[in-house]
Amino acid sequence: MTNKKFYITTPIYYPSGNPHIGHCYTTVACDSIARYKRMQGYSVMFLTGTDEHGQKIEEKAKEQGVTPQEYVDEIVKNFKKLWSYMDISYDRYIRTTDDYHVEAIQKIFKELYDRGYIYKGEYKGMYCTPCESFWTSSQLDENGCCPECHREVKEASEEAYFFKLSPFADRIEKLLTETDYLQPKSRATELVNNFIKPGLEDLCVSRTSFTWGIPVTFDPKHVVYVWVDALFNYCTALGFQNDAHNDFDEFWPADVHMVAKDIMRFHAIIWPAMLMALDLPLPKHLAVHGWITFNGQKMSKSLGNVVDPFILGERYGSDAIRYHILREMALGADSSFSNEIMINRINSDLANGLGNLVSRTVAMVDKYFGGTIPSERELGDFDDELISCALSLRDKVDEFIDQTQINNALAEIFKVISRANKYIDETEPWILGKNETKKARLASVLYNLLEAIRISTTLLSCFMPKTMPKIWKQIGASDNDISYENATEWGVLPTNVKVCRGEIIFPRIDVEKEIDELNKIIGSNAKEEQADDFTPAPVGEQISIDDFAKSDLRVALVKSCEKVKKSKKLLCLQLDDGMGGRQVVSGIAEWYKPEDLVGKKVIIVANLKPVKLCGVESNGMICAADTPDGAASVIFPDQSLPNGSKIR
Ligand code: ME8
Repeated sequence: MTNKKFYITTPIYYPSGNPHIGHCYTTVACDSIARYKRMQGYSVMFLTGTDEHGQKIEEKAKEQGVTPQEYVDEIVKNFKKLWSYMDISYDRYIRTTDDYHVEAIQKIFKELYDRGYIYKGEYKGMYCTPCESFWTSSQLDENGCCPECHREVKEASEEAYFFKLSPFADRIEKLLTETDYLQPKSRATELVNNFIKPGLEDLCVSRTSFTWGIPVTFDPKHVVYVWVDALFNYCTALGFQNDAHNDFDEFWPADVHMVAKDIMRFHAIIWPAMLMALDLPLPKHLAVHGWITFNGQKMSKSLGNVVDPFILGERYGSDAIRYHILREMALGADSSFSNEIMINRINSDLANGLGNLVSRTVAMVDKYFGGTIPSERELGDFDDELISCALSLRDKVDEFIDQTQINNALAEIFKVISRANKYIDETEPWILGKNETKKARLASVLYNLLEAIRISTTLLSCFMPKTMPKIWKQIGASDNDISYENATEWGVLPTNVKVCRGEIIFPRIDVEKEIDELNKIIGSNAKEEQADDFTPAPVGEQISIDDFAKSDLRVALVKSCEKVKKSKKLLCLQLDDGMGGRQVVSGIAEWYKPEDLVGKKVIIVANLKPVKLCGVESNGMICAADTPDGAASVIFPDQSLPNGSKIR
């Protein structure tokens, strides 16, 4: 038994809808790293789970006429089903409704209170009576009204518990600037400038406006703020403050927390502060990745732009989906999902690259040697280059895995696969095969190819666990041949290795036909959804088509964009509206950086009366949707629409 430990976690997902490709990315990425570490001989703890409390869940359950527990139980089944389908090898699954977690959170909250880091105070904010919600001034809409229903809000206060963040500001700033806790580093600077430098405000950590949460034991009308409940999952799942598990001393602190950029602030500021308050060691690394986007927007259930991993998996296999999302996402950047890019990648890398290498090699061993390579060998040109390329692969992959740069690790593996395909073209085995005196050389060439396949697929198996064993069977590799140690050895397959021709591992896909098929599936799903729900919900005062026609909605291109000075909320955009251009000020600075918008088409209300916002003239409004978490999501129309196109 090894004494090397490795603890990796995904966020615990919010089961307010079924999981999608976005959730798959973090889970598949952590799974691949966990598998790699196990292969390296580490004793691994890989944790995932669901974050099941909060007002949204309470509301969703009410809408469906079930209890919150019944609601989450159903969705959690779908998460677990997807993880099994995607071959996610988690060691533990935590649900924040698990009894042990609930009790542990109650103890932790009390401990923070006893230590003086949690205190009772008053939550002051802008209150919307119809929505029964508090908003901070930065969350209000452009007119200073409720961002949900756009009605007036009034100042109000309610009793609440707060967590003191300021005592930890200096230590957190050092953590972010002087250590490599957060990767990529550029994000750390962003957090320090936006949140730490302006001064950390104490965090409100209890709620009284709903009940679906963990009650505060010493003041039960309060429930614990869902982020305190959620973040401590990383510790309670190991047995911290509970007896259900017993691995805390062994695995804490975590080696890697992986999350997307939207929840980085919680993991880089609030989480370390709470751990510091309890004198617990901090996790070693926080790897922050971008979003999988669809048509320029974050893919999420609430935006209705979700790509169903089950549908894709059934068509191309779960390994192809795993490969595609891992290969596309570069740490730190967003990755735009498109069926076309995915199918082209499957064709180029998996069908033409890897699949072709395996089938050509195995077919030639069959054709020229009846399936078994003879032991007589002759070395030749290009061998050294192929061998050194394959033998140096493992070190490169190790390094990229340690930096959570999975796309680069995969790129290295595929360089070896390309090198091996090139070796076939260089050595021309079909010519060697015609000449009896070249049989020893041919045997060497084919053996070298099998070895290059063995090494690259050994490392690849952590990313594509389902398919690699099929390849090992075809190249005649036994379980003993496949190991991390053997990935830096040449000549591991037996000299007289026997291959076994099998199915095509990754069949080539007809791109056009397939895109048509997918569009049909997406279309019929959309129709089914409509058919299920043909009675529109009442949405406020009804207007006639003539009333609507008074609004002049147009497509416009964002030519440039900058923050409005003295405002945290406003961006000033210069637009090409096809009508000579205009300037619009929009209250979306909290959710978009200027560079996120430049070059994008947006929809504007073109005939609004001009107003001045923070002293800057605005000639119109950018259309955006409210997301359930109170953010604004700009509507991006098709980029090919001409500027000035009218929306009807
Ligand atoms: O935030 N692209 O849960 P959540 C890439 N419960 N990753 C995505 C994604 C996308 N389009 N959409 C989701 C929560 N993710 C909290 C977390 S942890 C103590 C509590 C992934 O269900 C990504 O990893 O909204 C993101 O961080 C996570 O899902 C958040 O999922």
